[in-house]
Amino acid sequence: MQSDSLVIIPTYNEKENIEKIIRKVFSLSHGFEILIIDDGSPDGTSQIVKTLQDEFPNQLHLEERTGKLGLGTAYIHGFKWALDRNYTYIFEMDADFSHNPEDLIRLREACVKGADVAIGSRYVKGVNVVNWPMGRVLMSYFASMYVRLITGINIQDATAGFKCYKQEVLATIPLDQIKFVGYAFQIEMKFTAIKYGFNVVEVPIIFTDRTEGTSKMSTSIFREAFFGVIQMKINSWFRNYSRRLNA
Ligand SMILES: Nc1nc2c(ncn2[C@@H]2O[C@H](COP(=O)(O)OP(=O)(O)OP(=O)(O)O)[C@@H](O)[C@H]2O)c(=O)[nH]1
Ligand SMILES: [Mg+2]
Repeated sequence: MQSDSLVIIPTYNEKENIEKIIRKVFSLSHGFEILIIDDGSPDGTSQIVKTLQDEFPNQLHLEERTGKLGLGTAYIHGFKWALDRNYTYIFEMDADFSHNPEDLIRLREACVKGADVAIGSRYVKGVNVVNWPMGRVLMSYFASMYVRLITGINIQDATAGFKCYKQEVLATIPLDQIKFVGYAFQIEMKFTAIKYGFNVVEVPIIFTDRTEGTSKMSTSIFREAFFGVIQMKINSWFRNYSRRLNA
């Protein structure tokens, strides 16, 4: 029987992490399924996934795209895939163990108990980040403050990318209108969900910097987020957020 919960993991060159993270998710007390969206990783990440598919048939899914098309479009692709197959709880998670797979259970619980979107948040109780250089912590923390200031949304961790969405949220948001690809994508999804009147809650988590593999953070991603939030706010004045199901 198909699970009610699908964990979407976008990957680009994650050969050091991919097998471990898949096994960890499948060892949890709830039966999650996984969808890997791999952007043609030159390091052969998708080959590792294909080998594991023999061991986990019907639980481990793989979508391969031909080039590095960005995190945002990878998730949009995954959301559509999940909606087509009617999963109730749809998760975003990184492959690099920055997000502790055990927290999937708590994010799901929050949605079972009434949240429409549950965000794994670093900043609900102080700053819960392990191993990040101080500069990066400050940048992320102030980025969240900046987002609150410009957009008016009351979310402590605006760039967080560890989340559980109820199906209805993703069926309501016009996914083809989501424009951003990096951190701005995470901000835009939260902002849009709140605009549609969904109940977005923050669940405290501890975030740990990757110990293996390489970072894909870049200045263009930063720039997109900085100017993107202003653009997003202005665009929102001209948009209608009444709910019409698109699915
Ligand atoms: N499919 C796909 N996955 C991506 C792309 N860029 C990043 N990812 C994946 O998205 C997740 C988050 O990317 P990270 O490189 O960890 O970004 P980050 O967390 O900002 O930076 P570090 O943790 O410092 O490396 C990881 O699982 C990456 O493999 C992309 O263009 N396409
Ligand atoms: Mg990371």
